[in-house]
Amino acid sequence: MGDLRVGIFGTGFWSNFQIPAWFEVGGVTIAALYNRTVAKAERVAEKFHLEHAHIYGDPEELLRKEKIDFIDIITEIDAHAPLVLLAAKYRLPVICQKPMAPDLVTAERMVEACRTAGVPFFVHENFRWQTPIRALKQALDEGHIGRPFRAQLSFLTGFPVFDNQPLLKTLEHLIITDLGSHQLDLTRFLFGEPTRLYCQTNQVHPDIRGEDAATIVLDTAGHTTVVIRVAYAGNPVESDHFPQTTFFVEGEKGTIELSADYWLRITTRAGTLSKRVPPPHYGWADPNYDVVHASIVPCNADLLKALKGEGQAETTGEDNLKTVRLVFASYDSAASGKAISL
Ligand code: 89Y
Repeated sequence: MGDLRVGIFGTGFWSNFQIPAWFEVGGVTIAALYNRTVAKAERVAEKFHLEHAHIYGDPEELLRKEKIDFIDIITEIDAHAPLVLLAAKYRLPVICQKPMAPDLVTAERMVEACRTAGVPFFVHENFRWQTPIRALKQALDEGHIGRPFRAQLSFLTGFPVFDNQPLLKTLEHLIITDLGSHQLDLTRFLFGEPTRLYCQTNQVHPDIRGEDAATIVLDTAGHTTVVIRVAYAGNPVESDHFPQTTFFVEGEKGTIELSADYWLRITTRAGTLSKRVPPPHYGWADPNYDVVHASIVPCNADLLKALKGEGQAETTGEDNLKTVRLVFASYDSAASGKAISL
């Protein structure tokens, strides 16, 4: 099979990493680019030497004129739904960045539109593809610590997140959609489907619209109690390990810790086994985001496998809808002050 031809929709911050990650995976030709501000798309095309790619300021014009095999949506969140619905209309397989949508009804509509049109729909949810997360999953599956009964996931940072992603400041729902969606997906990936959750949020920055800290407590089908703590509060943290999610998992026979600088420690009565599980570094990645940017490569490879009909992808739209439900159940819990059965 020759290269699949992709239309890139959106050439903002994230496209600077998504595009070279496609080159890393291989088997894909960037055939066309759409961006509302055409000059921005032209700059990205020049940066990545995409001389043969046509550039559009109107997504439908691109779809009418170009012969492409799939669409990769890398826009801000509000543009996700209209573009996914357009993909369904043109019967083109589509990948959409997380978070899928600004609300649950919209996410359900996107999944339903693709299902009805028979169009493969995938969500680019990359945290579960991080090297340290795969190592943690393997350690859990190997059974060193027996059944995990409690896990803490933390992403607490003073990193100036809004400098690179200023649009985040304008979101009504901020940290649980932008970041918590990752930790909720990791909860499902590592500990199974949640059955109940309780959430509290805080707004610390005075100049933003949504919440910038959240605490979510979940119970899973396997009876693991999971505590998620996320913050973009901007507080200085002595050993800031942005953008790593750290873990402390307690099992019936021991504990597993995934801590700063990618240290994985498995402790049982026999002692502690420590190893570093760092991500690969790519020249195109921003070193401040290494572990996240590196994870785009295996995530895209998994999606490409499914696009080529060579297997199932992990993060289909249908699968990610389960994560989106957890995101909005968290907001419902925070608003009502009540735990929610799922
Ligand atoms: O937007 C966030 C994400 O999805 O991964 C890292 C990030 O860019 C900042 O926390």
